[in-house]
Amino acid sequence: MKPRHWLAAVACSAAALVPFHATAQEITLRVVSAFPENSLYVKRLESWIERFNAEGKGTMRLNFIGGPKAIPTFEVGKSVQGGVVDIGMSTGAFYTNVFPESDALKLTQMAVAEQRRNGVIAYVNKVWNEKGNMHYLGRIVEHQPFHLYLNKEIAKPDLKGLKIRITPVYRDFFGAMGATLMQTAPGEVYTALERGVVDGYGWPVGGIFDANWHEKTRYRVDPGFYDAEVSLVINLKKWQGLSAKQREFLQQQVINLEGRNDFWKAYAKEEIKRQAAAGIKTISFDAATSAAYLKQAYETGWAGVIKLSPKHGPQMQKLFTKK
Ligand code: 173
Repeated sequence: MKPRHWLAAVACSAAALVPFHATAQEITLRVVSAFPENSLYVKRLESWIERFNAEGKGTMRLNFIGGPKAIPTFEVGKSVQGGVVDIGMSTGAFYTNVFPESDALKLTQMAVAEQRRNGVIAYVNKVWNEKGNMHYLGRIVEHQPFHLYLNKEIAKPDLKGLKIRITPVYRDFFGAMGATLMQTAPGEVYTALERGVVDGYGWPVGGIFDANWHEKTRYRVDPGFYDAEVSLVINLKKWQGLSAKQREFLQQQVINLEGRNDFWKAYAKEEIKRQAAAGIKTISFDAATSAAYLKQAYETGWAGVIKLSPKHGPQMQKLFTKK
């Protein structure tokens, strides 16, 4: 063999070996959370990652970088979209700056297990792929209705004159009830309450003890509305670059975590008790007013989504609404 040919042959076989080598190797993906590190969401994420890494030896490893101190809450979506990080734990409301449809996940009216069977997740993934450059891995928080928490008493669903902390989740609904809206990340809620900058805030049924908000909260308004969604999303290119085995492993691990979402049902009950024990009073309305409150929540919520996405909004509403 002439030297030139020999070199070419080596180069060829080396190139051919690269993919084998790459797939045989363990890959490390970087994970960030849009929620603060003291939240239960992050604690559950971290224990899931621990098990993931034990079972994933030789296949895949997750490296938890941190919460909003690493990447600010409202930047996590953009970081996943651009591939600055690989996986984000976030909620749609925090990455409407990537694509506005993300916030619609709060409006799903069936469990995620059913969403996998009835085409919701398939549709979501199509939109998340196309508009977010993300693969939607799964929903790790559900069965957690949102509530309005207040420090001033109200007799009816009228928020005129009240300053309420929001995210996009609550914007249309609380706005329709006349509230003055102030958007903050979760990490700024305590200070806003402490300084009296807001008279209340939106948050799911569970979690207000994680950063001591209960100390600054007098009332929870019932009923709850929508369903809090926290999900894992991965940069699409990263996802597509994984081996079939790695993709399957990662997806299955997330589905296993989804399979433990009944935890959130029990947690909701515990948190309601814990709030009562902490002296937080319940504000509730008569049956007709409660029904109208919920109706307004969904009507304003969907109107907001459809306005921002005339293309996907109506189809999402059809798919996400309980028949
Ligand atoms: O209130 C919020 O910050 C918010 O939008 C949210 C969404 C999902 C879970 C918890 C909070």
